[in-house]
Amino acid sequence: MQKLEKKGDDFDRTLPTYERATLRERILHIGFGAFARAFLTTILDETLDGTGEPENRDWGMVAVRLNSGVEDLDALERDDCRHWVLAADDESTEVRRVDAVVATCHPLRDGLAALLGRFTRPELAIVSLTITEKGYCTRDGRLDPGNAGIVRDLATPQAPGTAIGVIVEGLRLRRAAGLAGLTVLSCDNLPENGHVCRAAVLDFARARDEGLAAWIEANVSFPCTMVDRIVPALDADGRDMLARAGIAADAGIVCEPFRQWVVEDYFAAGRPDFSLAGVQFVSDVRPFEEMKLRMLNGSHTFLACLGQLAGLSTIAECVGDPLLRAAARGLMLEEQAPTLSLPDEHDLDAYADALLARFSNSRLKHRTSQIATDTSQKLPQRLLAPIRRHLAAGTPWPRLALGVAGWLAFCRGKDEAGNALALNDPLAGRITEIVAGNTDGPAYVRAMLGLEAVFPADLAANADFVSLVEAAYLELRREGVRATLARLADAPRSPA
Ligand code: CS2
Repeated sequence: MQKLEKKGDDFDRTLPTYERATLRERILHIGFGAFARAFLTTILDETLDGTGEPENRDWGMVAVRLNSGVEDLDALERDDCRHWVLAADDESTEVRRVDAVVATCHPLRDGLAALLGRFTRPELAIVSLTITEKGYCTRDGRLDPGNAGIVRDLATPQAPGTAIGVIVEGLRLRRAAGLAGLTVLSCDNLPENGHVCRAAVLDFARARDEGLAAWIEANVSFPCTMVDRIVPALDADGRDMLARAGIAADAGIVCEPFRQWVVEDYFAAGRPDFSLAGVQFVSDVRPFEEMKLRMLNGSHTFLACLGQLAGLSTIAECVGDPLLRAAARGLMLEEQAPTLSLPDEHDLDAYADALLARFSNSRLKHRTSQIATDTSQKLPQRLLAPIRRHLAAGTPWPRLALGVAGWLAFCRGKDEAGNALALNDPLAGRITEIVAGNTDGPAYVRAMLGLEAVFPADLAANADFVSLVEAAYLELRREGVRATLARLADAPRSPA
């Protein structure tokens, strides 16, 4: 690794120093968007820089997109697949050039065979994924047979469009070529992401061919991972920062300096020594992932929905508001932390304070509208799983109820000043029907709680759940975000 002189704005530029010519296509990354650029490739790059072992020096990555994003991959190719990662907070700016990507592939540009053919290369060892929650096409942890993409892919399995269909067809070709298995590495914000991915892949494979499913079961590993780095979608502010650093907008991404990757160490065909880049290997990722999904992502969803209603456009603005900040801290420590199963020495107060400091980062414009996208896919693990714990224990959960109420109010498509809010969600069609068919009030809440893909039947039938969410919703609509938060802040702590 080589540090260069400070240039222009006050920052260090780091260039990797490993030999690029030794890289081969050992990792195929599906879903090469902003997060993958700033997270996975940076970690891989630092690993390659840190490794002294020649046999560890060939871990190159192929960047794959399946749907949109041809232009992004074209831009990457123009720069010889190199890109820049600018990590900034209120104290520091660091810029790193990342060289670990060796090729790009998009089925719409290169043809499906160019993608599937890569599964039959013996050196391929890891297929990593950042395809977002909805990319797994699951429901209750199993493949959703009613998902439109899955229905299509099962009808034409050799011409798949979903990531799950691509993986299964790729593995079928790999098996037919007499090659060994590999690792499918989920890097999405789902509880037990490896297990969910495995279930989706195996369900899909079984629907095609039992023998293929058995081969996958025996030869392919699906470690669970917890990934963490805040990487907003690149917008005009981000482009400006890149420009001030002398980087072309399509050659870089902006993110926070912090990052954490906790990974279960089950790699069927080997892996780079990621610990050189600070990655933690564990035998069970669940405690870490619950902590992150509930305390970080749960607060994100809470702030995003309430912030959207209150007219706040970024997370930094939200935590700049004393009421929202106090509510987020209360949510983390009083309602999420007690539902976690971490070893006692884990200091969750310090974790919560560190999260609030990260959320306050004014250099990132992390949009509440971006985080509110696809909330139907996020609510179960971020807010509903901890609510179930409270229902079982009889402990209070007023902020979690307000978070759910906030989403229900957000879905009605208007903020408190009457401005339109965009609903980007795979369930948008159904939600819009419910909004149109129910006047605002208890009937609307009950109809939304009937969305079984979000609220499983047992939860929707739980009288405490329904009445507390309904009460939170009615107060939120009557009083507005700030008055509701103020009352919460004043309320004495009481048992349920
Ligand atoms: C966010 C996450 O968009 C969202 O839903 O909560 O992308 C979050 O920024 C990352 O998980 C941070 O690691």
